[in-house]
Amino acid sequence: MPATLISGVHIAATIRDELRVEVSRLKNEHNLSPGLVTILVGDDPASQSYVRAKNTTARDLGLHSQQITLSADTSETELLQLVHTYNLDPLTHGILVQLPLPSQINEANILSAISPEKDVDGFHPVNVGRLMLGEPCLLPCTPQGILELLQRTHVETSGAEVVVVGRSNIVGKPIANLMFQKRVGGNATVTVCHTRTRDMAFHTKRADILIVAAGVAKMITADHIKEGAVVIDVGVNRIGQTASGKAVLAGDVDFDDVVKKAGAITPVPGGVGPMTITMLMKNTVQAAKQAAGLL
Ligand code: L34
Repeated sequence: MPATLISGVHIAATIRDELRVEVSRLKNEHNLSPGLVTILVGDDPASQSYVRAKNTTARDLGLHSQQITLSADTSETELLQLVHTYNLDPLTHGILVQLPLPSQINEANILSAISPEKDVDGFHPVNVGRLMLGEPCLLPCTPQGILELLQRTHVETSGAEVVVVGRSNIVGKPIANLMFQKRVGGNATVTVCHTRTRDMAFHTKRADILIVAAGVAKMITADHIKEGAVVIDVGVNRIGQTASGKAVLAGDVDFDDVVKKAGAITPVPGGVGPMTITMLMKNTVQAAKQAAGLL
């Protein structure tokens, strides 16, 4: 029997409906409009499309949303100055600087400059530390989206063997940490694989839940998984173009092969990606409520 499809599009739509209600309640009862500023440096087409989607979604939910686009030769000082301006702006509750940044800008310096209260990406060292300690904080969007996908499809994580492929700051490290913590949606036994892992399939075949965030198109095949496993594909790889110039996307999982053996699987596109964007909205609402003393 082929795997159940875990639709990020549908689950994200449900969460956005919940958020829309919350946003209108905040407006009516507290005259509070959550405000998001996204900053894009340069003209990478993939980043442009993600940031555009973030702004469109924010407006659709009734948030205040502003997109700032800077040229690729922007200096670190200029970007720091801009971040500082929005740190001080009371109408801005969330600041997002889209990654990757051009090479003349030190990413860590920028992420550390964003006020932790406005760090809706959850990338500031204070939020990373709080996450690791299991303290309340703004959670990074992609890992939070994965937790929501698992929870809302009723996947049992407690005691489960979870294997994460990839060790990035954005996905691998935080999702591994969240999944072994003593918390709802956690309590799993977690293995992290990476480029130096000796025998990848040995580990991935043991997974009840396999989370792949390696950035290598179609690297996980049916031979890598256990029958019935839940497979979460975080990869968004551009593997070509259609005749009309549209990007052709592939996940890190060879979907057509793995779908025959998995118990449940997220597609690409339409899986984790829409969840990432929706969790940014959730974080912006949370940051606004925190700033207004409502949490
Ligand atoms: N600061 N930088 C910061 N925060 C983030 O959370 C991100 N990320 C990653 C890259 N840089 C970032 C994103 O927003 C990746 N990412 C992201 C977000 C959304 C989607 C993909 C990556 C997405 O919506 N993907 C669609 C397909 C979109 C398309 O056609 O290109 C999907 O259905 O998977």
